[in-house]
Amino acid sequence: MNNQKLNLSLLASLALCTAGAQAASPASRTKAKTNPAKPNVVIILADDLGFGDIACNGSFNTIATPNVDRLAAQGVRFANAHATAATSTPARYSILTGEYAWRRPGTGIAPGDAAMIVTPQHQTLPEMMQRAGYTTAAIGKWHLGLGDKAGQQDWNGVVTPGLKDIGFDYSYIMAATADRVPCVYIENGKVVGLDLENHPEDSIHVSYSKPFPGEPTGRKNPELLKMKASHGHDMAIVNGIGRIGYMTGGGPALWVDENIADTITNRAVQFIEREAKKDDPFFLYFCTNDVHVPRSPHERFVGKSGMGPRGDAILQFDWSVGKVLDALDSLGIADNTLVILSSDNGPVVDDGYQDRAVELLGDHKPWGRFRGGKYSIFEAGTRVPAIARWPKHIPAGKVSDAAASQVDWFASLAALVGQELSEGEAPDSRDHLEVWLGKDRKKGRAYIVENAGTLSITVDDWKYIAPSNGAAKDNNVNIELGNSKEPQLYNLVEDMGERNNLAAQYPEKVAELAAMLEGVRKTNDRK
Ligand code: NG6
Ligand code: CA
Repeated sequence: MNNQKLNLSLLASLALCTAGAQAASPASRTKAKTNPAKPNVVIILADDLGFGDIACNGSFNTIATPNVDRLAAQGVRFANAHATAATSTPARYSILTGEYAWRRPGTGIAPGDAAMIVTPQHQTLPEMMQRAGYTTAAIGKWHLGLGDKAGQQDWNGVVTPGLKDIGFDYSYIMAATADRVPCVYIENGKVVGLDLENHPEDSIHVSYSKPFPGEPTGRKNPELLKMKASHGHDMAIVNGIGRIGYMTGGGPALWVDENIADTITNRAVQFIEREAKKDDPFFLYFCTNDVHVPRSPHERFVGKSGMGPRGDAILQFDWSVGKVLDALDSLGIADNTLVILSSDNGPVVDDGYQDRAVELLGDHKPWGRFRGGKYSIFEAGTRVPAIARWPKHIPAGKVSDAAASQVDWFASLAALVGQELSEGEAPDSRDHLEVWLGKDRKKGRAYIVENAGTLSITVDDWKYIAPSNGAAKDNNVNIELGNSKEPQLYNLVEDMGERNNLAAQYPEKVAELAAMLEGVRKTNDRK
């Protein structure tokens, strides 16, 4: 750059600074002053990892997760932290929008060709971080839809609108889940590894309604499968595994399940390395594929847990965590990085593939001491592992009993980075930075709302589950869903396993909590 250009750009940026200072209200300027630190923020979100799936939550005898345990030893480990829903799409929706997904239709488990569920009209967590000067990235499992019309995405061109339109400067994602087509990585809106000029036959087509003529399916061609389904997962076959949905093409762009953890973890590390060289802080939303089905860990983990692919996938998840932590250490930025680790929902053992997870589980309890699991309104559905580490700012090696919810990440991170939230932005999210920084380790938010078809609300010791007509149990996955036509009331302190329904004994408590839940339903939390 010549001198004149340099001067001009200096002038331009000075002008911008002045404009910014004039625009900022006195209140927000004070706020920025009291919050001068803008640490990097890394969210590591596991998939279907249960409360009891990490050693430091009491499972030392059955699973080894040394990297997760290291994070916990250096930070605060939450005993009462919740995803907002017991499945992926709604839980992730709440994280990125600060709104309960049950307020919005169409936020259930998304197919791989869903249109964007977090849309450019939303005010998102990464946009808020961008406002604060952060460079943002989403890497790994997405599962919140792409494009503006379901089933109309151009997988062979640029899938748009996409993550850059909702606040992510960089993205390297799997569109939905590993068990849903399309089975390809998408980097900044483009499928990675397609060479259509030389190989037009690889062009990708996806359908969630009908098979493509001539393509084998799990249903018709079980002889082609290396892992058989236990329920569902009998449509397209990719890498010897039956999926949900049909697809053709892809060629070398199709992922190899055994390499997914390596691929996305390397991308996460590369992003950190790239950003560590720059002045601006970064925000990384790193969503692992582990331990979702199909569980096909890399061969270096195969057989290592003694629990089959599910346990091996937990070891692989722990490896990914270690890689990210090592990168922060070796770049010398660990002290200036807030790492939050959690899971999108509770655990499931058989989620649709014959991977011997049930037979080999032994004494391991993915749900810890809680009842239910993924899909369930009982505690194990949403009470998830959660750890936060920020050396010198978060006390090391502490356990928090505070009531904590992922819906609060938005407003709490806004407080951390000195951003005011506008009216209507992140409507259900509250600033509980004290909780997430491990300073308030007792009380936490006033109540927790869980969502698994029906809703529950927990205040102090008491949990109320609203009556519903849903099934009491999902026999395919062997999980008690917690639905009942009768109201349910549990004392979680005396009865963590939700065995004694005390609703008949304490009708006033039931009425009080039902009214409170109704109040939350009617109006958002910040009103
Ligand atoms: C279910 C799938 C299950 C899993 C889940 C979504 C079948 C039979 N079951 O419909 O395997 O993919 O959806 O999981 O297809 S989540 O963690 O992404 O919400
Ligand atoms: Ca999940």
